[in-house]
Amino acid sequence: MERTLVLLKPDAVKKSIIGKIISIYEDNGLVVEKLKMISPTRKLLRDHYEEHKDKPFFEELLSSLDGKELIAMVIRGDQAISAVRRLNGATDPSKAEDGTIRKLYGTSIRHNAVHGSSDHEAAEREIKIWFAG
Ligand code: IDP
Ligand code: MG
Repeated sequence: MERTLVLLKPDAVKKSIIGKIISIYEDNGLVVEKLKMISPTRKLLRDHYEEHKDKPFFEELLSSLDGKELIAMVIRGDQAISAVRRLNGATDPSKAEDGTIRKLYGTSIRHNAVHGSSDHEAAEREIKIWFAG
């Protein structure tokens, strides 16, 4: 049993498709263990996306999420980390496989609907960041 951190990003919240996305995870055997709506601070987002701090898109990435309502979830299941990444699809929706969440609901690399932790270490770190205490 594995846990992973999933975000339904502000573009998904705005489109009122959070139920549809959660259903995709649930229909694939994954379980929502924790869920909250939150408007993250820039500080939280800096911690979450620390690995990208030197990338040219970093500040733009933070600005697209900063202070906007999104859904944070802990999702649990057999190989949940890779299962979520597979269901999410490629980072760029135009390159994502048919049937994936990003292909269905993403509109650009910045507005790609969802986040899923990349590996076990990231999952533990991100769950602590979003669900501290
Ligand atoms: P991932 O979300 O598929 O793990 P990462 O490479 O970790 O993809 O990038 C984190 C997030 O940063 C992506 O989901 C996307 O929203 C954004 N991003 C990645 N690459 C670019 C880019 O080249 N331009 C703008 N935003 C990007
Ligand atoms: Mg990533």
